[in-house]
Amino acid sequence: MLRFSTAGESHGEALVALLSGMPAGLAVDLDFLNRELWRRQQGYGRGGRMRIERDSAHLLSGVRHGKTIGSPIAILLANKDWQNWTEALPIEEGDPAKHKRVASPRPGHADLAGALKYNFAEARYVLERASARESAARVAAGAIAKLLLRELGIEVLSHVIAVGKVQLDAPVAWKAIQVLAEKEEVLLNCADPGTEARMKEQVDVVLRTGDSVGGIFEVVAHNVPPGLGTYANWDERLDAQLAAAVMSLQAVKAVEIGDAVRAATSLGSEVHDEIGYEHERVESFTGFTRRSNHAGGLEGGVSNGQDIRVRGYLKPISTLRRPLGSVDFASREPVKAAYERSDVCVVPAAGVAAEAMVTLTLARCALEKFGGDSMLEVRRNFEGYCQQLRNF
Ligand code: EPS
Repeated sequence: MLRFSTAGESHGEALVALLSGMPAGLAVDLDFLNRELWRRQQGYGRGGRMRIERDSAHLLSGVRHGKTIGSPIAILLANKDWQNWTEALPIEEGDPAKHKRVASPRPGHADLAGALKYNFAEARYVLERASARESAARVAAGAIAKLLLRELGIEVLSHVIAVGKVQLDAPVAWKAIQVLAEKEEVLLNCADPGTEARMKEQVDVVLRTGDSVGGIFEVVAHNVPPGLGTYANWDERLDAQLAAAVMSLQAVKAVEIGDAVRAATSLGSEVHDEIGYEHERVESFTGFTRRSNHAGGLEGGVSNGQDIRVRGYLKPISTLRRPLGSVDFASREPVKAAYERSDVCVVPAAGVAAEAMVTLTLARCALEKFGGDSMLEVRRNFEGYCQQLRNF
């Protein structure tokens, strides 16, 4: 079974990702991993940290001579900022006078709930692990999973649908999302330049006013065969697994599959994707066609062969330069919430992290269905299933 976990604190020495269950014989392209890490660091509205870090993956195990060997893969991402925190966050006891307290919890952040839970007198350790910096390690693991899915012809990318109140309403074609992913300069990763310019204006407003802004991203998984996930058991439904995976990302507070939000207030005749059949359809898994994809590629918790579309709704960043009201942890007196260098908008970056989560989820399901210890076995099982679909 494909499993992954991460370790590391935002200003600690490094982040670590551990990925196990990858079949042997998958070529690992380090440039691709680093490009994915770079993509996560982009976007208008990132903070000063992104000028310090240039994330790159250091593979420690599980890959030899350029290919996976079936053993657990450990990836290390050094935090360049660590050199500024060695005295503030030492592993050993260190000098308490040099520690940097987070003296008053930020509304919306994990600070208060985390301090109460772990019995910390202030929120430094909470911030360090709750921080979205951790998502860099997920992107590194997700990049390897992307390489696996690519071997099966499946691609996963994201684009931004909304920043604050500026929303793109027109559907975005797969080709346009591919073009976005190739860009060397990322503004807000929106497929429509006019909308993107207005999104930038939203970010400029919050930069000026010391506020922050959230938004909506959409992850699209292209060329997914029908039959991943199952309705047979509640916890094996692919839509449920994808929702949990994307919801687990920092600041994501809602997940939507396809056009589910609009569908909830529409009529059945307006939202269900009518089924057709083309006998000579060669570029697809089957001859079955749809007039639309409001379902986001999932029916009954099973992939149906259409693009899988998962949207994440991000709350605005909870660290504000003009902080909201809070209480001092020590005195319990009313004060302004703590401020620490932060981003003001991370919707494009969150989209890239969500690509990793969707990819890892699809890769796990794909390996459950087509799994094997080597890529040879996986490809053979996959091809056999594709043939079965063609014969259906
Ligand atoms: C970061 C995400 C944000 C940044 C962080 C790097 O973390 P948080 O979720 O805590 O707001 O602010 O950078 C810093 C902590 C910093 O020192 O600037 C990321 O995605 O890499």
